[in-house]
Amino acid sequence: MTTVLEDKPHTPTQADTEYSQALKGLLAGKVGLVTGVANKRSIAWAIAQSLSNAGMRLIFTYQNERFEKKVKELTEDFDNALFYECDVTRDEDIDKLFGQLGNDVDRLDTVVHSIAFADRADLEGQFVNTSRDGFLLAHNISAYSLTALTRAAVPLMEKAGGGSVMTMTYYGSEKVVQNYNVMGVAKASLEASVRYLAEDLGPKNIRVNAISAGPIKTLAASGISGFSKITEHMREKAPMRRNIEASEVGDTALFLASPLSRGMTGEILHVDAGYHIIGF
Ligand code: 0WD
Repeated sequence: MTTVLEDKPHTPTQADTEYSQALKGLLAGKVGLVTGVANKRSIAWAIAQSLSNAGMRLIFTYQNERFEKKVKELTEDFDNALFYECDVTRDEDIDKLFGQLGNDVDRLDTVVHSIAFADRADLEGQFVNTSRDGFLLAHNISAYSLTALTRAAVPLMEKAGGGSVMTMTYYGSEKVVQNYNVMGVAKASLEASVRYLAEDLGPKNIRVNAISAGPIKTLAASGISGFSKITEHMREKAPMRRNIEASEVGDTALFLASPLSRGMTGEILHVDAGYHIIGF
């Protein structure tokens, strides 16, 4: 085995800067909806930066007024951004959101679903102890909301001639990860939803994919007991011997939003420094 490297803050190389320059304009004229920006560590925020850098106009939703100020502060330099409150457990919020959007934009090219939640008590100890309410809550917010949002987005995406929906998942759906518990089961449901949605919407040229991201220290991750052990293990075992950065997920999202991925749907793309390929 080679030496284990420490994760270092990312310093953009010249090549990084050049490609980011080259991508400017890739998504010009396109409109994307981004959910799940809670703060500057959110994966959705990294995705928003990649999409905006490529010229996409962005619409942001926030769960409630607690997140409104933060998302507006973060995005103050974005051109023509729009903001709507939307708690995805409330059908009336989703209806209202798309009702307003229908008046405010004439197309929708991309939906970024970057939302998950489970009771903290269900993210430690044994999965066998998951309550019915805890199970339903995790599945409602983390899995069903993708179907609800996608269905509501279809008419505006059809106006754009098709589109790209993407969601965020994690390896705990495929293999048992200690303490991930009910969220792993909800992510398995989310990934299966991606495949069924992809089949339903493929004829409308609407693609549905997921990014399976390696562990990143965010607000949601802080709810998972023993999270730092997961990142240490990644650093030791992943082929690239490091953890990933949110910007790397952001750029994969840009690929999924762009015509570069036009032949792909129903796919789960791993952005995890290769961790998922390792057996023993
Ligand atoms: O290691 C990680 N951080 C990974 C996260 C690895 C692989 C996947 N993911 C997934 C998460 O499971 C989630 O699906 O990425 C997605 C985004 O998570 P994140 O960026 O790690 O976490 P965070 O910044 O907390 O954003 C998730 C947000 C919520 O934040 P909090 O922390 O308050 O739960 O989801 C939003 C909320 O802003 N959210 C909701 N939005 C609308 N309606 C709702 C809701 N009912 N509940 C949560």
